[in-house]
Amino acid sequence: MKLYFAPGACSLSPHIVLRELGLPFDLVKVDLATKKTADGGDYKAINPKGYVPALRTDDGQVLTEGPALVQYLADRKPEAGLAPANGTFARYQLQERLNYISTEIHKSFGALFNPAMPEAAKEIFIGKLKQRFGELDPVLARQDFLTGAHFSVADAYLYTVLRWSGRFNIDLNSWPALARFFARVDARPAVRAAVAAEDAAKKAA
Ligand SMILES: N[C@@H](CCC(=O)N[C@@H](CS)C(=O)NCC(=O)O)C(=O)O
Repeated sequence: MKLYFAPGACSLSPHIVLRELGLPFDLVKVDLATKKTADGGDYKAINPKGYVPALRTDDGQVLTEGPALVQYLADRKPEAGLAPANGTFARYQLQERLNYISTEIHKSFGALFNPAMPEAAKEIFIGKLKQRFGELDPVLARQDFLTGAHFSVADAYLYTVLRWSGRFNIDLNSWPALARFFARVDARPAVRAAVAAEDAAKKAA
């Protein structure tokens, strides 16, 4: 498999999942400004939407949208337990979490990364993010991970977006259980390896 990524972007989530699962994969860096892959190829020919992540599967198909990718990957190795079985209520609850992260957190951060966004609008999005972190804190005070006692693909995604908080002066310590969750996920060997690989790819730019 091939994961198209940009260092530190939301593609870190499927990158972490690939490493958690121990699946073989190649990383292909994408320049989001030029839409070129590291070897000079046209990324839009792979994903016409122009954003990361995209996954080329072993049978040559391309899948986009982070929440779809992480579920596809988890289903390649169900015994690892990163997603409950398809069709179970627990699977729908995982999708509930993934959708919440995507629409309520990821996309609010996306607005902050937009240089054209007026400061007053950014403040509104920061307020929304703080509201969402306030909703997550009691959940993570009750359980170590988003769906319960075990790490799932939703945790890889939540960790990935939480990493952006510092850039916008949002101090996670304001939500102690969320901050402990972040540290817990950050310490996982697969997460350390993914972050180190992306840091190295960034420096190589
Ligand atoms: N709906 C997409 C959004 C992906 C997304 O926002 N990717 C960002 C990086 S985190 C990106 O590539 N932005 C560059 C662009 O949109 O041109 C998903 O969930 O995978």
